[in-house]
Amino acid sequence: MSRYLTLFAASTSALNIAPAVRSRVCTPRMAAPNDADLAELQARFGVPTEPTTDRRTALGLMAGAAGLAAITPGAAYADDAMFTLPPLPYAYDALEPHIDAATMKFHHDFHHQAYINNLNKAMAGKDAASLVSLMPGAKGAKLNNAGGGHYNHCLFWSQMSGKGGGEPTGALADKMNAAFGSYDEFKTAFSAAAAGVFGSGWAWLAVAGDGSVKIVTTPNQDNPLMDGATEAGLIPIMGIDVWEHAYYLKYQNRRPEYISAFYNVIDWGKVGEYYASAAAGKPIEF
Ligand code: MN3
Repeated sequence: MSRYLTLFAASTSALNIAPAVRSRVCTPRMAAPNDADLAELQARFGVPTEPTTDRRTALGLMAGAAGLAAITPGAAYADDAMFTLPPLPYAYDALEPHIDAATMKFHHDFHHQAYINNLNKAMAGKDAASLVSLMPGAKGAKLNNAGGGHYNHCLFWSQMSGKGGGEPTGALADKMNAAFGSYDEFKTAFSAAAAGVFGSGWAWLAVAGDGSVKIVTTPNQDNPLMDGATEAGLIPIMGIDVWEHAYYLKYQNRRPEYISAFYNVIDWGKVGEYYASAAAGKPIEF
């Protein structure tokens, strides 16, 4: 384990602070990470490469790891950037013990921000567009990693809650039971799909044009809204990120344990809202 990962692991207690009350004063007292260290983090966790901004974000993380202060996501970018990082809708430690605070901070503040940086770079000088409107043509426009990375993580954070778990209800439950037999059978099928994603990617619960639901997987940051990513016409309403950066700090290579824990934080009320939108043919907007 590199010294930075050790610091992240040791810094969990420093992260038990709601984002709204974090200090904006940042006075790093540690040596700045050198390029080789950042390259190691990027190689290990698959952060899209953008040296200047990634380095700046990483410096903020290093300060946070030392228990001093946290970065202000997006602060390093021009005010006219097309896309910005939405704050987590809960504290970093809200999903403990299932998803740990250090992973949430690293994943949200560093990885998600990096996708947004890359997307803003790709969209510089182009007409403003909503995130969801970029999805169908994302693969053709080579925006599937940056744009998909932004969309997928927005969905991911929003569908989880510290008060999650339980089972779906209402129309969503009816459609899931019709497709899979029972909630337990859904979990078995979804877990197998998520565990079976080779390398980095996602497993999704998606809604078809007739309102039925199905499980699909995509590589990297593709998602079912993208032409050519899955069968046509699917709208994702819930997904699990199975990139190593989503679970490695707590679970190392034990992806199945992370997948099992994930069910404890799914906000089925929110996914039910997403089902209603998707069943009406409307993808979720962020
Ligand atoms: Mn991720």
